[in-house]
Order: sequence, then structure tokens, then C-alpha cells
Amino acid sequence: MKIGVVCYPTFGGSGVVATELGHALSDRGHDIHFITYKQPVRLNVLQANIHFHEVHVPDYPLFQYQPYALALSSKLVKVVKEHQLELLHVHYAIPHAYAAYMAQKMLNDQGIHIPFVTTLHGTDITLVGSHPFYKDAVAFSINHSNVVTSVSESLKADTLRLFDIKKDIKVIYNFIDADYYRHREKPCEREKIANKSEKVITHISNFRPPKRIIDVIKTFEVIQKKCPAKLMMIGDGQNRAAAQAYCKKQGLKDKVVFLGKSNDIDRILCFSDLFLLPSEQESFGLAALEAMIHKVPVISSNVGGLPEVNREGQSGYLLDVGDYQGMAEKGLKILLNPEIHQQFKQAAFELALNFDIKKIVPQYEAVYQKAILTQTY
Ligand code: GMT
Repeated sequence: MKIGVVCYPTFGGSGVVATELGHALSDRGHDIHFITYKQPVRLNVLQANIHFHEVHVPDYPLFQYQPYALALSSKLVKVVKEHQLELLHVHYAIPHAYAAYMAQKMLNDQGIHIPFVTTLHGTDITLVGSHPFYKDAVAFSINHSNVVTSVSESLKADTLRLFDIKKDIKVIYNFIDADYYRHREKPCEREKIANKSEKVITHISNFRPPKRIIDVIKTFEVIQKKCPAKLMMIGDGQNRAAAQAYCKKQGLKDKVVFLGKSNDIDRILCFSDLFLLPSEQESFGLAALEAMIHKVPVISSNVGGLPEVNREGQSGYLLDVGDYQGMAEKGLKILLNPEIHQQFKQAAFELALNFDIKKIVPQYEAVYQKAILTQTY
């Protein structure tokens, strides 16, 4: 099948999911065309059947805001025609589903009929999409998608609660490639980061306010008083400066390492002992799943889709948002007892296998077939 994929090309989970899904589909013989404003960070353009088309939005002084959705829809029309695409898969409703709808209508006018699938990822629904400024346009684009998927049951429920949705929403979970982790070489360079007596605790996010990175530091602060440890902070964003200032004020500077945006997540997770994700909102929590496949137990908040990924008392623990004291206590319970730690590590790994890409890609392929078969003109 020839498929056009639209996503955000940044480090965010939705872009990662779109890219990894594209790679997996191309392995299965599909021709995948990424259409976005920048090459997605994890995209391997050298892989067979993978193509990248850049959307240009030239600066024009008349506009205070450059019309990206307009440029994207025109580019979609062009790429669909040039490469005879059969389907568009847009990740993130805003503004991608809206642009896909417009492209579909423009193509209809030219006698070309193409369905589009919209995958909802979280912030497009909960944090941004439901804002009155966007709500009608988001609901319209979801209702006019040929098929809609969401990355968790929790996000599906949120979508139905926040919008007037007339479409069925199919839950297809985010995924990891278990084979990749089984077969890759593991040059664990733990000694570069911590000494033998220290535990390594890790957090990965875009450091936006909903990630509550000060809670990450506070949880670590309590843990390291009873258990020698280092904290790896991977990512960058709005709250980084405040977090660094807090570390300095509390005398934690030498124990907390801010690594910035990194493509070396696997190398760091491979020697991590615990992962912290105390978010205020999380539709799925892909970073937690990536930790789990590396056998890293997870201490998270109990919001959104996190309970569908991180299992209480098995792969880790889930606590109320803001309860950093409780998170530290549960973290210590795991870290201070090697036997318990080992049990959690193994359970985290086994639970992560439920989200193996091999189980997920066929679900997307079935959705694509459904979109093609059920589209009406
Ligand atoms: O979490 C973010 O701020 C990034 C955001 C995105 O759009 O990339 O992540 C969302 O999509 C991910 C992939 O489906 C999910 O794992 C994240 O839980 C979700 N974030 C939120 O719901 C806040």
C-alpha cells in the first residue's frame, strides 16, 4: 500500500510512534511517504520504501502567523497525485486531520478519492484540542476522518467526554520493537555516569509543565538521602531552567545530570535502575514503556493511560499527582531490596512485551483496509 504519513517531526512521542510505525510498515513492503515541515528525528531515510517530503511555509510579512495547515494540505494534494498514494495517516488532530480533510476535498474535486486515518495522541485532545479556540475544528476533523484511532482506552474516553463525536474510535496502543531490544548489542557504559554503589534514576520528557519535572527532582531528593543515586534528566523545554535552579539551591547539582535532547535513550535506559514519570496528564506514556522494555521499573502518577501501561505492584507503582513523598517511598522499596528490584525488572520487561510492534502493526493495516473499503464519496 502507498501511504502518506503526517506527524510532528520533533522528539515528542507522537512523532516517534509515527516514525517507528512507518519503518515497520516499510519493512512489510508498504511504500511510506512522510510529509512534514522537517525530517522526523528518528526517521531513517536510507531505509527502503521510506520517502520524505518537506512542507515549506515561506515567511510573508503580511502574516502574523504563517498558514501551515494551508501549506500542508496543498503539499498533501501534490504528493498524493505525484506518488499515487492510496491512504493518508495523520498523527495528531491539530492541524493534521484538518489539513487532511481539506486535501481530501481538493482531490475529490479532481476525481481522486483517498481516505484518511486520524490517530489521536493526547495533547491534541486533552490539553490543546478541547480549548474553545480549537474545539469545533477538532471535533469536525475527527468526525470527518474515515477511521479514528486513539493510543489508549483512557484517551478514547476523554475524547468522547470532551467532544461531540459521532465516529467509532478504535484503540491501538503505542508499541516497542521487542526484537530490536533482544538482539541489539548492549554496551552498558554505566561506569561513565555512576559508581558501583550508586543507583541510576532516569526521567525523559519535553520538560513542559504537565510533566511536573520539579516532582521528579523532589522524588529523587528524598530517595538519595537513603540510597546513593544519580538522576539522569533527558529532554529539554520550558521548565528546565527552574529545575536546574532548584537543584542548585538544594545542593543536588552534582547528582542530577541534565543531558538535553538525546538520541541515546537506549544507552541510558540500559543502565537505569528506576524511571520516574509523575505527569499531570499522559494519554499513554511511551517513555515509561521504553523504560520497561529495558527492564527498568517505573514510578508514575496514576493519570490518563498510565495505568494501562505501568501495572501497580508489578512493573512499578502509581501514585496521585504531586505525591512525590509517596513516589520516593515506593522507589526506595524497589531500589533497596535487590530481590524485589529483580522481580520488578522482570515484570516490567514481560508487561512491555504485550506492546510488541508485531501485535500492533497488523491492527493498523486492518484499519487502513477498513478506511479504504468504507470510504464514501
Ligand atoms: O507528552 C507530550 O507532551 C508529547 C505528546 C506528543 O504529542 O508527542 O505525547 C503524547 O503522545 C504520546 C504518544 O502517543 C503519548 O505517549 C503521551 O502520553 C502523550 N502525552 C500526553 O498525553 C500529555
